Amino acid sequence: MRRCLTLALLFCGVALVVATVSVPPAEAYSTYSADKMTHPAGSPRCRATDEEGCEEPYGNCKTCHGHFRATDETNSRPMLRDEYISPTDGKPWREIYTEVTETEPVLEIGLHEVHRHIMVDKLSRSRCDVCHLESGRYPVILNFSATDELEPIGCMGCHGRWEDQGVDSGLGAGLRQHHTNAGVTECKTCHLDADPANYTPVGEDVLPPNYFTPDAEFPNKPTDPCSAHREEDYAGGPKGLDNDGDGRYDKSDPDCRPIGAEDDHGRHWRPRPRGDD
Ligand code: HEC
Ligand code: HEC
Ligand code: HEC
Ligand code: HEC
Ligand SMILES: [Ca+2]
Ligand SMILES: [Ca+2]
Ligand SMILES: [Ca+2]
Repeated sequence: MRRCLTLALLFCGVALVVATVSVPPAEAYSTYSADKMTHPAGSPRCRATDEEGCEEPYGNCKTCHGHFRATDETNSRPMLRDEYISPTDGKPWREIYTEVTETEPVLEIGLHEVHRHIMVDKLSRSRCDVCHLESGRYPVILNFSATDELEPIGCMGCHGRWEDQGVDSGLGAGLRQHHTNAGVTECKTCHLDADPANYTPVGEDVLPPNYFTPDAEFPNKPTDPCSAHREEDYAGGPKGLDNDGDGRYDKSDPDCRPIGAEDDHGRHWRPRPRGDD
């Protein structure tokens, strides 16, 4: 009975978080998902062979971006069948790619595969350590990892900038303001630097820590946030990241055009001062 009640509360709590995203959940957001719940044997989320039931992560980034490991309906695990559709452009993440060490092209589907098989590829013994800890594959901490080839700061190696530390802890002000400017209000309930009124992130053109070149270990990682030639674009629509969170991407962001530079139509182009629209 007690167990049933706990489960009911858990599901109710999750539903509540989904329904009212502006109310901060009790957990901190330092990990991709907040925790795992156990589904009983026979649950449609588990495989028929999962006699003990199965565990599924929930909360934090997972609430909106889904299972990081999800592929498509052919996955043997029912919980990993919800294909990732990007909320930025409505496009699925499925790309045909040949790894440096292979000859046959492979179809890579979803956030996990495109990140770990295309951006950081098999050449390196340290590829999994880019995001994971030495102690195991769970949890994944957003700004801490085991790699000794790149900065050991997990996701923030590409989704953050050192220069944005200060007003708040962490490197992810641009990522957070991208959410805020897109109408996701919950980041700013905990992070001061998620609110454009409190802080202006450094420009689109400032390199995230992992974008240095050359890098023999990870030759296919992103190298340029202005992404004029797909240096930051691997999947979904033809854009990379909005690194500073102002809603303008890559070379369409004024930060990526030197003053007086010619634009695509041969006109002289002048960036507006930041934050005037
Ligand atoms: C409440 C839902 C929600 C949560 C929670 C959430 N996101 Fe997002 N995320 C979105 C939406 C919506 C977009 C697309 C916004 C747009 O471009 O219109 C997005 C976009 C992104 C992008 C793309 C940014 C770009 O430059 O295009 C990344 C990366 C991302 N989220 C990572 C995360 C991480 C990491 C977390 C957890 C710390 C997280 N998100 C939590 C809703 C969410
Ligand atoms: C770009 C970052 C990144 C890379 C690189 C990466 N992973 Fe992951 N991995 C994640 C995230 C995020 C999760 C989901 C964690 C969560 O749900 O909270 C995950 C989950 C997992 C899980 C499930 C853990 C659990 O108990 O739920 C396994 C297993 C795993 N990864 C294996 C690997 C292996 C093996 C490699 C290297 C070949 C790798 N990962 C590379 C980000 C990454
Ligand atoms: C090696 C660099 C790198 C690392 C490390 C990395 N990312 Fe990414 N990530 C990218 C790039 C580049 C894109 C955009 C690719 C594109 O649009 O084609 C991206 C896109 C994403 C998106 C999809 C946004 C959308 O448009 O829908 C999410 C979510 C995301 N990353 C989460 C994470 C999380 C969580 C981690 C850490 C576990 C992580 N990333 C680590 C480089 C990285
Ligand atoms: C319930 C409070 C809470 C909410 C809501 C929240 N976070 Fe966090 N977040 C934390 C805490 C606590 C940490 C860990 C402390 C730290 O490293 O700054 C953290 C850490 C992070 C980090 C790693 C630190 C870094 O380097 O920047 C990222 C990235 C992040 N959060 C992004 C987001 C995004 C994006 C959202 C909105 C979708 C969000 N958070 C919403 C509490 C929260
Ligand atoms: Ca893209
Ligand atoms: Ca931008
Ligand atoms: Ca960019």
